[in-house]
Amino acid sequence: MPRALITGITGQDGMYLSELLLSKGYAVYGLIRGQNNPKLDLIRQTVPEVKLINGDLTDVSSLTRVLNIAQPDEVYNLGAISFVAYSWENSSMTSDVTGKGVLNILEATRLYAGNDIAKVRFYQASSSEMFGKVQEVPQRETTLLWPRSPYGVAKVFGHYMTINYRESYGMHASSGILFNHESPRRGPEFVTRKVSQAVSRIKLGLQSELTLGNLDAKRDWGFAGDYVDAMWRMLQQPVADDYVISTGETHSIRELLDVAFEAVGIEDWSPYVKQDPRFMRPAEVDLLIGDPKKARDVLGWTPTVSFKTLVQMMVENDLAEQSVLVH
Ligand code: NDP
Ligand code: GDR
Repeated sequence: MPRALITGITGQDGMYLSELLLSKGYAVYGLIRGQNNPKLDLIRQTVPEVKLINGDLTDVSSLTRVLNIAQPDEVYNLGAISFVAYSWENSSMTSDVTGKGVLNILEATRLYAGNDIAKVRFYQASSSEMFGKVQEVPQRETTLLWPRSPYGVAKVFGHYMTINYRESYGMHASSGILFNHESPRRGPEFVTRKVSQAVSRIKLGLQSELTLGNLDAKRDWGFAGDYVDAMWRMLQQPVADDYVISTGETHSIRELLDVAFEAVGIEDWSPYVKQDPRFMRPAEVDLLIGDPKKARDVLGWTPTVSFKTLVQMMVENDLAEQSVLVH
């Protein structure tokens, strides 16, 4: 039975990935921070087979202990401070977790492997935020990185550290440059879920206004369930490498609003949506659109959920969740 360790198990991707690996017969271990966390109940209910171990990405000795307990064949490093807006307010902590945390888990993994570096494979959750200021469209594995937030800068550090461990020690370490991916499990601070929750509440008469920041930014949004499959595929390759994972389509926040409001039968969203500088970022990433050709050709990976279906799925889920609260 193959064994996997997932950091970030309580996040959106951690849950989808653990379901995928369990369905493939893996024994799955998840790193948790061990403090009171409402998301732990959800993990225990949804994927009770996952074994949870306390540790923290900022603490190398805890990672060494966790690896020795889990004895993984595959390590998926999904743990991070992942909310871009927050990273300006907590840039040092973001650097410690999202940046240096990658080095910590790489080093703990190298020590765990000992003289047999091939005994473990490593996945790093890199991000399209590393592309930042537009240099090339669509963005691909070779596009120049120009991050625009402390989060993006920290991810660039983790990305190059992963490549460095591959080149220095021969570690099977791959980096997935994933573009935005969403689902009904997305955290409510991210724009898609913020919109799907608000639209549902507006439809049910529980809320009258939705306040957002920049409506002109464009993102390449896919479905998280598809994207965790790409992570797994990367670790099944004979040789480790880096891959862009994206849909190849981009949409603005305005288009997101069009589809979300349309899903509840509202044609004109302008009376409901306000803009507030509070939600504007000090530096914005204006346009993200990825070229998933390498992933398609080498991994045989393709996205299965369209932008429209994804947004409708999220709105339907939130309508059902919010209706329960009303009744
Ligand atoms: P989430 O924000 O939903 O989850 C982040 C996870 O990291 C949580 O489980 C959180 O645990 C954990 N974490 C935070 N701080 C620490 C720490 N100090 N030590 C250990 N774990 C910690 O992220 P997603 O699931 O959306 O994303 C997964 C990964 O992929 C992240 O690295 C993210 O940056 C990256 N990514 C995400 C994309 C997306 O669109 N979703 C796109 C590209 C990259 P806790 O519950 O305890 O806070
Ligand atoms: P992003 O996702 O920053 O791309 O990072 P987010 O959903 O937070 O923002 C997307 C775009 O929407 C604009 N926006 C708003 N965003 C939020 N959160 N709240 C608002 O009110 C709002 N109004 C407009 C933003 O300015 C931005 O342009 C996500 C995270 O999952 C990262 O961890 C991951 O690496 C990248 O995706 C790829």
